[in-house]
Amino acid sequence: FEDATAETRPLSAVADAFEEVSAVVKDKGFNYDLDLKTFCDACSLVSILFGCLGMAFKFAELEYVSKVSGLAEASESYGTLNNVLEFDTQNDTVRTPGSLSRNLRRVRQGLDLIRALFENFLSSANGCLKEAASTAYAKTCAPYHTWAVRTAVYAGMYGLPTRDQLLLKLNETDESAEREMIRYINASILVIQYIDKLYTSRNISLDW
Ligand code: 1PZ
Repeated sequence: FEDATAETRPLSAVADAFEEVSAVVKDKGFNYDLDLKTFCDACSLVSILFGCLGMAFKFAELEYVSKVSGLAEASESYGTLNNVLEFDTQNDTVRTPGSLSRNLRRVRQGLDLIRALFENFLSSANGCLKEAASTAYAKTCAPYHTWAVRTAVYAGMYGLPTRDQLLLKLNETDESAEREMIRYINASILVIQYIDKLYTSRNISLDW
């Protein structure tokens, strides 16, 4: 699996990308100014996974991709994640719909959703994907979504592939998927903590 690419083994490519970002955080510490472009590149790899979920989550993919590309486009002028928060804090636009700091918060919630999904997936050896996904969504994103969005997401869960179909689409076995998911889980935890600290260090609550 040394020469895994995003096309052949998307899960491995995502894990690689987040390990790289988390290594920087681990190495340079939580006060380091993380590069926005590097972060966005890792986040955009996630959208390959959407391709495995079927049409039901097309709207989620568009939502996620547009927020990541908005951040990526801004990366040239902002440079770092910290500068995004700095700008919106000064303009009182952190929570304003469409602002970069708000979109970063949503992308972070998406990363957390995947992390929770992988954890559920691994802790229920032959459990069903729909249950793993529903529980993960309920915990990480549902509290911040409108009723209409939540209803659409839970309805979409019925169209998810089965566990085995997903492994097949991801080009993984049970064992290889476990290895990659654990890598993503561990790496994303650090990245998520880093993002949260951008807000909490400015006394911005995380209840939205
Ligand atoms: C096998 C894996 C199955 C997992 C399925 C999980 C599907 C989650 C669907 C989430 C749908 C979100 C739809 C739109 C939400 C918007 O209302 C919010 C708020 O936007 P704002 O008002 O702040 O502008 N948008 C978001 O939360 C951003 C989208 C996050 C979705 C990331 C999902 C990542 C899952 C990837 C799975 C491969």
